[in-house]
Amino acid sequence: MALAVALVVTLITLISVGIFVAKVYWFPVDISTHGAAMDHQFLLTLIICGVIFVAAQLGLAYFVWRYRDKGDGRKATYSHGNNKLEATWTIAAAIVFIGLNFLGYNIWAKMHFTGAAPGALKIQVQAQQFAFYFRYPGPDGEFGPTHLEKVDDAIGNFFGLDRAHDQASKDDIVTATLGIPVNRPVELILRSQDVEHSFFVRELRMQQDIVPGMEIPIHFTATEEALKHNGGRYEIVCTQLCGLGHYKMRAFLQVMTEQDYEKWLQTQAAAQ
Ligand SMILES: [Cu+2]
Repeated sequence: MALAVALVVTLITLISVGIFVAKVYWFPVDISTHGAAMDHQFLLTLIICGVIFVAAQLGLAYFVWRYRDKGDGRKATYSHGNNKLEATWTIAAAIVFIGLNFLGYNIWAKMHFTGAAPGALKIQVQAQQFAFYFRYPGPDGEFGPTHLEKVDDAIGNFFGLDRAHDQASKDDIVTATLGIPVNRPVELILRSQDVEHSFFVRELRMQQDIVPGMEIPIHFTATEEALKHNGGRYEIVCTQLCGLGHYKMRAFLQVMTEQDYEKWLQTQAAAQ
């Protein structure tokens, strides 16, 4: 019996490792300039935890077998703990996890504490139950003011713009797809019309909660890699349970060449 348990534990361990090594459930393609550092950090964490996992599981299997009941009538002995050992592995675990945290913090801080590059393309993202809308400032480079009482989904005024009176709003472009040019820094300004949502694009390695009452900036640059897959089209999903329609709350990110982007933006502008 002990041997069977030891074998099952070993088997589960080897299969688990195999799934990771063979990359059965692995990341989608990375299309952002910051993605490589993030994937590297993830891999480092995975390898360190993986080695500990394998050592612990194989140790468990070994002890199950080694200290099995051999039927020779020997009494079991019990340990009442060993303070030195306890302290050792608690400190070791603390060093590993705090160390990983510091390394990861660097990458996170680069994205969140450092502002977008000057001249980054600014786009507002509005999340609402259950859709995303995007606003481009137009040729004047300025977002017109929003008026809560003018918000009307029925006529497509998701942001509450007053194009008749606000000069800066006249050329604003509101879209249902997030179109961006490749290789150009993009700054998104996230806002919510109602409850908490989240902006998540797996391929950008980017996820940020959107909180009502706040304007949260995030920034990234899509790389050439983005154009090679799926026609440059990637899913944007909401990852905060935001209501009954949460499951279908999504939009698409369309990465284009600079030329295609300009054309696309003109088409969008004409449709306002
Ligand atoms: Cu949502």
